Amino acid sequence: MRRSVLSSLALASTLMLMLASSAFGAPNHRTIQILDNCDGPSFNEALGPGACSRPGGLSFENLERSLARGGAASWRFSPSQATLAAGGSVTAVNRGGEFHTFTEVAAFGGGCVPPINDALGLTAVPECADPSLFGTTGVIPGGSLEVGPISSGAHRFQCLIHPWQRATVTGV
Ligand SMILES: [Cu+2]
Repeated sequence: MRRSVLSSLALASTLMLMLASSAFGAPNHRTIQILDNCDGPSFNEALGPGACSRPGGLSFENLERSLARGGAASWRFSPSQATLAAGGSVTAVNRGGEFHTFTEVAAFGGGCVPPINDALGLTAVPECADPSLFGTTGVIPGGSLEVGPISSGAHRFQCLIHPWQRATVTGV
């Protein structure tokens, strides 16, 4: 009897180990940085005070020019691909100088700012119909947003203002 209890315990331990490693060691948590390179003086002049908290960087005029080639690469989510154990969570940290959103979308597309979409040649994602997403998925400079639990499969996140800021998070 004792042996059977012990072997049951051993079996239970083995099963728990197998469950714990079922995601092949994928982490339970990932951090994704939201980055930009906005130039405070020119952005605040064009968009209003507080638009950009960085002292210098890419001028507003040069960001506008970059839209014709898909947007400035320094506006990005990093990493843009992340894998984690299903049920885990992601923290998006805004290390840029502008307000961004880290919004899950069914499919990547344009954001919710028509002039930016026009310059990029993109159509707004359907998620723009819900303006509350700017509050619930928006991240101020220096702020962060916790997202989860992440179910298995691919989840697409993009900024609703700068739609070339994108990341795919995959739960495994
Ligand atoms: Cu953004």
